[in-house]
Amino acid sequence: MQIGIIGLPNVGKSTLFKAITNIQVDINNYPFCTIEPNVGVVEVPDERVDNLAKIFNSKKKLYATIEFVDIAGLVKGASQGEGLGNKFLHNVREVDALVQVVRIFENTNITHVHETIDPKRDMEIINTELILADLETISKRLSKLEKETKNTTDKELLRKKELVEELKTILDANDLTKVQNFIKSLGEKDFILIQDLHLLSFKPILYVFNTTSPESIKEDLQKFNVKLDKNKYLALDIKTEEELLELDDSDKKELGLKSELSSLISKSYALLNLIVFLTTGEDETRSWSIKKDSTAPQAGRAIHGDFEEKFICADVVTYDDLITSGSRAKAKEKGLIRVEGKDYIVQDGDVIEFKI
Ligand SMILES: Nc1nc2c(ncn2[C@@H]2O[C@H](COP(=O)(O)OP(=O)(O)OP(=O)(O)O)[C@@H](O)[C@H]2O)c(=O)[nH]1
Ligand SMILES: [Mg+2]
Repeated sequence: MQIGIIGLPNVGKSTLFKAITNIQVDINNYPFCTIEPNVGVVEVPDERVDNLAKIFNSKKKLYATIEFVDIAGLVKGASQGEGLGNKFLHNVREVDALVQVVRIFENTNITHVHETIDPKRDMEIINTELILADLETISKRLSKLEKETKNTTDKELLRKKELVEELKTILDANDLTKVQNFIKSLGEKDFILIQDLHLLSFKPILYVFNTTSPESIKEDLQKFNVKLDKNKYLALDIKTEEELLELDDSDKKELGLKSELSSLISKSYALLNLIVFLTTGEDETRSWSIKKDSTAPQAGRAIHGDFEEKFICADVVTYDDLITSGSRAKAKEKGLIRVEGKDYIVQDGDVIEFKI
């Protein structure tokens, strides 16, 4: 799973990347400091792994990971090749979801490419570029589809054309929420028909407002007339998050500072529709991230490519049941370990033993 960090130049994307990954990158007070994307893998902290490892005396603890990509700044006209235009859009196309950094912090020493603080305008600039790039993709596809459907009775192809036309109308309205609602409303068959367009506006977006006072984000959003569901955004003091990297736990305690980055990870999980299952034993305890609503064989694929095919059944116990029982044997005695077949939908926190 890859999450791309996007936004206007000089808003704090690389600073956020550094704070999350602890990887040293170029951070400078000038636009387009980042050109080549920075990529970093982050372990997703999960105390369930720590607790299970204790009970099972595991030699190793391994956590599910998530990849962050720090992408170059995007400016108005990127879809027409302005700034780092096409290169930028190519990098965006490769990731599964987006974190859009939006500047709220005021500081006359830090250049803002549009001079004033206006998160609503900045979000619109970015989202419009994503939509314009998609419209270009769509119009190319549409002219191809028009040729292909001239003398055809192929129902799938005709339906595809219909869907692409509908998408074009929605994209023309320049409203990302409408596009995302449209995608959500599609049945699986229809979705498969348009999936190969790889549209940028299909990607879920989490907005990260970079502010010196995260506690007053609600008032700020109201002031700037930004309307967003609360699960779609997060307020972070990115510069402070970066500075926290330098401090050890006791310093942080003394100064009364606490990192809020874990909520970035958990909101990203929700955004990507991911859940975690666990495996545990003497060798290792490990968390694995999978798409919500995965069946047991699909979940097995996270562990090994051929687990799906060779799946026989799975012994499943919930994390809570296993912890309160204290051991697998006790859980078994109490009848808390279930044998599940290939149609079982894995739940967050399931501890699984695959039989292949
Ligand atoms: N005061 C303040 N400065 C910040 C904050 N976040 C970032 N900066 C500063 O803003 C400048 C730009 O930060 P970067 O993280 O390089 O920004 P970027 O979005 O990666 O910029 P590009 O790579 O050029 O697109 C640096 O001088 C940072 O130190 C913040 O929360 N508050
Ligand atoms: Mg940067």
